[in-house]
Amino acid sequence: MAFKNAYLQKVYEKVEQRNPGEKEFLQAVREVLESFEPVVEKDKSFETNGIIDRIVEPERFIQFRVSWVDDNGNVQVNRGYRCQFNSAIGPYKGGIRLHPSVCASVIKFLGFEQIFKNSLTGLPMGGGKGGSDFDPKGKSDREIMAFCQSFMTELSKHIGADTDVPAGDIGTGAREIGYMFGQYKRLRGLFEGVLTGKGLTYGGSLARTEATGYGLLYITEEMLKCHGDSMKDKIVAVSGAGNVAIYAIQKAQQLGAKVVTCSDSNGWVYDPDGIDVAALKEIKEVKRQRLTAYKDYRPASEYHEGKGVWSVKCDVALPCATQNELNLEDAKMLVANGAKVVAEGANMPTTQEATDFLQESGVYFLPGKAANAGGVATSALEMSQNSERLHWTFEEVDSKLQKIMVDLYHNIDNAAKKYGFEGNYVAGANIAGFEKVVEAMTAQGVV
Ligand code: NDP
Ligand code: 2IT
Repeated sequence: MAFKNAYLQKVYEKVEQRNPGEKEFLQAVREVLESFEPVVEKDKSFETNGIIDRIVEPERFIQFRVSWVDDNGNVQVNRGYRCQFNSAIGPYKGGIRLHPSVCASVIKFLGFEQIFKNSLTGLPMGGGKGGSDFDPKGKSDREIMAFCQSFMTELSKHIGADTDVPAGDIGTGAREIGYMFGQYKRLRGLFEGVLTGKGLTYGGSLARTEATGYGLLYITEEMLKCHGDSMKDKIVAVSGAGNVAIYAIQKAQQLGAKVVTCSDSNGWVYDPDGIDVAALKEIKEVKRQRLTAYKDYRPASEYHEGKGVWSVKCDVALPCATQNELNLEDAKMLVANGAKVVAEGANMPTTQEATDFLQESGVYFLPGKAANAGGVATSALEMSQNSERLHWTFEEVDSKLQKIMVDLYHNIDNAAKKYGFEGNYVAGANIAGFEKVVEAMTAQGVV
């Protein structure tokens, strides 16, 4: 579908030409530019200042070879990336994804989303993302360390506490961040807040581990409150069983909801009595097992191979695994089963058609760039603690996170109302995130 605004159409066509076949990146750009129609229509300076032309082009895109030796003595070669997308409002900030599906398109889509997400937190961070097609699954600790050290050997030339601060994402948790931090320190001789999600003994922040999942529930609770409802007694379906999913499940339960599903890339669990978070943590965080192990802890639960979380009857759906995991067919099942809320813990987990269908069906839909912003917001709090060389309590960080998510909800709700998109939090998030970046880009001239 063509854009109504000729300038947006022209920019989008150029993005298509320059990034052929990069479907995730094009999907993310299209969704954001659609929200800008009324904004750009009102103000010609976006075109005269080339704001949209510039915001869709990464400031820098680095691709590099990552060679390492496996436990059998064989040389392995992976491809590493860092996309430094936009630094208008602060140093580049965003995670590192380690997954075989990682390619230029995935890294660019994530970096692009990160610009608006980081702006929405209200904290000074530009947008970036990195990663590799390395698959951490089934690798020994020594192999993980060898990969991380090789990856950081190149990446260390491009990052720093005041230039670009990576963090975790799919396949990158505390273990990987530790190995990367050690290698950065060795190469650069700097003990600084160059990565977030660090261990608590070397500059990590309390509550960063929990932050994305907790933040997802804080914003969902606030949205429900504003519609005269709450999470209490809701039946919740969660996908994923990683960092975001685990702490989303935990906070949902603390708010009085019952979470009945979780999943990994092989299959999914249905536990009618509510997911046992302690068991899930032991399986995933300690033993690094598959979800098939869950039945050993909860014999009354069901394990199914393949995909199926969205077929379960629920009030609230929280996709927390990966992009495009909730499609139109899934959205139809959710609506038929009476779901009222979809809030994205993952980045772009809902396809465009599914999002449209959910919104048309009156489901409250919170997009990832708003709903999962608690993770990066708490990373910014980790950066602050590193800069002042202090360590805040869990309660201090958690209460700041809660306030950030509540403010964020009102910010996107107001932006949607201001441009005639009432209740459309996708448009609200894109516009609210964009406003601050545009002001900064305009003030800094054509760079
Ligand atoms: P983890 O690696 O901890 O967990 C990812 C989970 O999703 C695992 O259960 C994994 O299963 C599943 N998964 C990943 N890829 C696929 C796939 N292609 N198909 C099916 N299942 C898949 O990652 P996180 O929890 O950190 O990240 C989850 C999502 O949240 C991502 O979209 C990420 O970008 C986003 N996010 C993360 C933040 C953070 O702070 N960590 C912050 C904001 C967003 P398996 O183990 O089988 O691969
Ligand atoms: O997608 C994301 O926001 C993250 N993976 C977290 C990024 C960060 O810098 O904490």
